[in-house]
Parts: sequence; structure tokens; C-alpha cells
Amino acid sequence: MLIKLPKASDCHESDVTPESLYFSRRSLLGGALVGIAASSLPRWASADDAARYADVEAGRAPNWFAEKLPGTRWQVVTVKDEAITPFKDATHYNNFYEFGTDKGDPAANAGSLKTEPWSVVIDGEVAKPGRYALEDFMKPYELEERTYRLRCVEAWSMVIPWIGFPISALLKQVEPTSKAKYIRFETLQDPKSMPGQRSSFGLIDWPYVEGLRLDEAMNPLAILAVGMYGRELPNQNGAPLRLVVPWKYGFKSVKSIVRISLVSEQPKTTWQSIAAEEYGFYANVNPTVDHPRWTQARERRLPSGLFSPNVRETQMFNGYSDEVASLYSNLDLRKNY
Ligand SMILES: Nc1nc2c(c(=O)[nH]1)N[C@H]1C(S)=C(S)[C@@H](COP(=O)(O)O)O[C@H]1N2
Ligand SMILES: [Mo]
Repeated sequence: MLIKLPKASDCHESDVTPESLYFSRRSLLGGALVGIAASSLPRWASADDAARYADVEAGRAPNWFAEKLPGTRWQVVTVKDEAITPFKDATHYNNFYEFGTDKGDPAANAGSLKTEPWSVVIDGEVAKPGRYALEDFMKPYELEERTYRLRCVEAWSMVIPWIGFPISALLKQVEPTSKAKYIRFETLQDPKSMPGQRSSFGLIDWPYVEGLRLDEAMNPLAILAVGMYGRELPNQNGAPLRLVVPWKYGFKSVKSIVRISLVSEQPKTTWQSIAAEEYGFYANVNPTVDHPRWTQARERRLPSGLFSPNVRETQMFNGYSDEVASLYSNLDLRKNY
């Protein structure tokens, strides 16, 4: 993300960067094809759901995921008239600082992340706290496909078909007490498998932490994802369990979650701790409130290259105003950025 990084970052949309050269001609062509495929697809699951997107790399799904996948409700939320980002771009242009700060680092390094076995702790202000093996944690939930825009605070964006379940379903299971006002998420801390946690990038006080107000978490658009593009999450995208809140800047969507806590106070989040004047708790996508060092009025939709930068106007709440604007009717969004 754009802070005073030790090395140059690539995120100003006006910059010509080495990363923009990354996008191959193949992925640019793929973008057009995938867009057509997505809108003409049936809603039922089939053996080759992954094949509904061009060039999806097969994964090695854990048993619990393979067993649940056929029951997935496909295309519960879609994005009209915008192409789904090619799988190659969504999996090779990532922010996951635990694996390095360059966009290609997570794809190169996240193979060391061991996602099986995985456990999730539920604690804080809940009637039913506990520590669950992921396969047990997942048992109550039916999977849904949700295709959302993802808008990074660095002014690039993608369209990604996630597979997951609403946080509201989790809250129903764990039963927050009347003191619970916020939900806090924590990423795995494991310097052995996460080189970024043992490197010189000392700005971050690991583990990565994010949070939502409880009413935000209850919004039907807020999900926990376990898959994308018809398969389980690749490690670099936050396997095996991550948050996705599409109306907020991407940094809210914390990856590789090991702990979910219901709390009474607003949690201190990672990017707030690093640069509170640049990255707020709310982080709602808002084209009228610029980042102190660049405009948020526009974004580069990936794949974006030298000759087709693919710039578009950023939408209020990333295009989800109808669903979420009412959450903020009493809030000054200029102060609560
Ligand atoms: N644990 C953790 N979660 C994280 C990040 C990170 O560095 N560490 N980066 C965030 C940022 S800035 C973005 S834009 C999204 C990127 O998600 P993607 O790589 O799946 O597109 O993940 C978010 N979640
Ligand atoms: Mo981001």
C-alpha cells in the first residue's frame, strides 16, 4: 500500500511502472472472453464450474471444500456489464504483505502457507466462543457465489467471483452478547511461513488486524470467502478464509483469518496504526474524499497496461450505495474516511 515505503510502489494511476508491463497480451484477451462467459451462464452447479472462467488454474481443494462446492448457489450476486478480471491477474497482482510488498510477491511466496490443518478462534462478546477446526467451523454454512468489484485504496480495481457465506450467518451461530459492537479479524502470525513477517518491512505490527461495526458486518453484502473462480482460494488471495467487504477499500478485506472476536470497542486496525491520517477505520470507497497523496475519483481496472490503461470513474461505495448508504446516514464521511 502507499505509505512511505522503503521501495517505490506502483500505485499512482498516472505512473508508468514495471508492474504495468507485467500484464501479458494473453491476459488482456482473456478479459474480453471472460466477460462474455459470465453473463450467459446457468445458475446451477456442474462438475466443471471452474471452467466457467477462462484459464482458471486447478487447485488442490481440501475435502470439506470439495464436499460443499456442488451445493453452491451460483451467481447470487453478479456485476452487470463489467468483465470478470482474468484469474491470472487476480492471482498475480496481490497485496498480502505477509509475503512481501511487491504485487508479485504473494504469488511467488505464499506456497509456504500451510492451510491444512487450520483452526479459527471465536472469542470476546459471544455466547458461544470456541476454537474450531476449519472443516467444523464451515459446517453450518451453504456456499454462495458473489461477484464483486474490489477497489484498492491504491486506485486500481478488479471484478472477482468469490465463493463464501454472509457474516450474518456466522453471527447467528456464535450469538453476540449485547456488549458486542464491533467485529475484529486477525490474520495468521507465523514468521516461519510468512517471510514478510520476518523481513525488514518493520512498519507493520503483526498480526494484520481489521474490523467492522457490527451493523456493517450484518449487511448482506459482507461475506467470509473460502473460494474464488469456482475453486478454493489460492494462498495468495487469503486462503483458507478471508473477509470480503466490497463497498470498502481492499485493505479492509483481511486474509487468512485465524481469529474472529466480538468486541465492545472499535478495534485498532493495521493500516490505521501505520498512518491514521491516510487510512481510516471506515475506509468506504468514496470518489469525493481523496487520499492525501492521490485522487480517489478514478481507478485503473485490471488488466491495465501501458497502451490500454483502462481507467474508469470510481463509484460511491464502489457501486453499492443502494445496499449500504443507509449505514452511514449519521456519519460525516469526510471525517470518518
Ligand atoms: N493479512 C492481510 N490481508 C490483506 C492484505 C495484507 O497485506 N495482509 N492486503 C489487503 C489489500 S491492501 C488488498 S487490496 C486486498 C487484496 O486482495 P487480493 O490480493 O485477493 O486481490 O487484500 C487485503 N487483505
Ligand atoms: Mo489495497
